[in-house]
Amino acid sequence: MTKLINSDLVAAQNDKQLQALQADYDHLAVQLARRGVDIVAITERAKVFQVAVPSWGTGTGGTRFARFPGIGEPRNIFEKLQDCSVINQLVCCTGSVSPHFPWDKVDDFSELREAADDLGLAFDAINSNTFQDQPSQPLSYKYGSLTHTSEAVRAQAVAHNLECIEWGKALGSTALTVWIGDGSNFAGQSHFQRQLERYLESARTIYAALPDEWSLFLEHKMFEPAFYSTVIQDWGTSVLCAMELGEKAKSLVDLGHHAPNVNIEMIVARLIQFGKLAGFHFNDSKYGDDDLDSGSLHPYQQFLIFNELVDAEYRQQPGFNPAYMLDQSHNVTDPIESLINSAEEVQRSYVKALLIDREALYGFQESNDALMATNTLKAAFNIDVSPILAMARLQLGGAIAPLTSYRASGYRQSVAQQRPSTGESGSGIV
Ligand code: LRH
Ligand code: MN
Repeated sequence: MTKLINSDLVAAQNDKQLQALQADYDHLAVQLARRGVDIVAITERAKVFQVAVPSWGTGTGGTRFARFPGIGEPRNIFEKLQDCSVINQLVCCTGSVSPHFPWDKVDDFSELREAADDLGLAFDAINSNTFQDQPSQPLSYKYGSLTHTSEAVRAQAVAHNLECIEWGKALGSTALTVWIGDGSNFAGQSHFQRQLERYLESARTIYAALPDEWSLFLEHKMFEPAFYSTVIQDWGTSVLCAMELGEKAKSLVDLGHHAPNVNIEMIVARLIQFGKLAGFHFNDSKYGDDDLDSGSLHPYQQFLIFNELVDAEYRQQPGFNPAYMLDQSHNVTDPIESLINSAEEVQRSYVKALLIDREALYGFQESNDALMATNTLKAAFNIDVSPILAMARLQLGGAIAPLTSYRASGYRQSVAQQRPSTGESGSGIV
């Protein structure tokens, strides 16, 4: 397996951190043992935790106003995979990449799969794209794609999704994520029921083309690019469609796709209860679909979401197998650094949720002891699990301090030599 960061450099960096880590880890072990928790068992759970990286997150993101590219921007999926492998080499919990088509389209998918294999990476859910018009595309998605009033445009959008399934099969993926921007900007512009009926007609054709072991992830979003109504606007519409389509169809929760203050952890609990939780696009936001770094603003909400996920694991909820993915846009940071940080923050939420005394919580819930119930969650959240995350990385051959090792490697500066900047700034999310 090719490692793009010099392993000796990582080992040297780890040597500087090892003594302090061991002291912190041993101290935490004593604290957890007092609560009847075995730190080694928790560390083993942390070591198998995985969150996929979005290929489109490795380039500098932008907004509709502007995009300010950094140095050494990846120019194609092969360079994006190189950057993803650097993230995984250091944090050891991002072993798969979620590609986006046609942004990541190649002529030879077996060559792409080999390149990923060589870097120790697999492919997670495939993302289709009928929210942009491609240069050679005969029909425009200006007024929608899978829900367009024109049967020809719908057929074009369905065909693209069927192509994505074929490309995904070649890459070893087993899921297709369908997010469409279809909606309206004016009251009266769309007939809501007929528009959703067109969506279901198109989605049934895509569903029918899924290989047996595949899943179809429906991603809801409150608004943007449509600003009056969005066809798959909320989890309710998404789960109704997933139930209508069949057992392979589930609802994917992108944290930024909800109105501020929506109780996302309860939406997650509902989707788990009805076996319709596809997984997540983790990110954070303050206003809209800001695609900010996961856990950067609302780490407690992310922890509460993982409380529901760990509870399902603990109760061995039938059919519980969510896909964890990041979906972020990095406008002012080095994307690799933000993805390293975010992968660790998502893993941190998971490990903190493992420390919740679930039986005590159930007792307080049954006895309506609200304060002790919420304090049981806070007690776990307030534990600094950094030594467990670092020990997990160390034991998996990664970096105790990933950002320190990454900066010490000079990787960004070295790829900047190989990847001449395009110089153009332009605008748009990617
Ligand atoms: C839509 C979305 C979707 C992706 C896109 C890049 O906002 O979250 O998941 O296709 O971002
Ligand atoms: Mn998303």
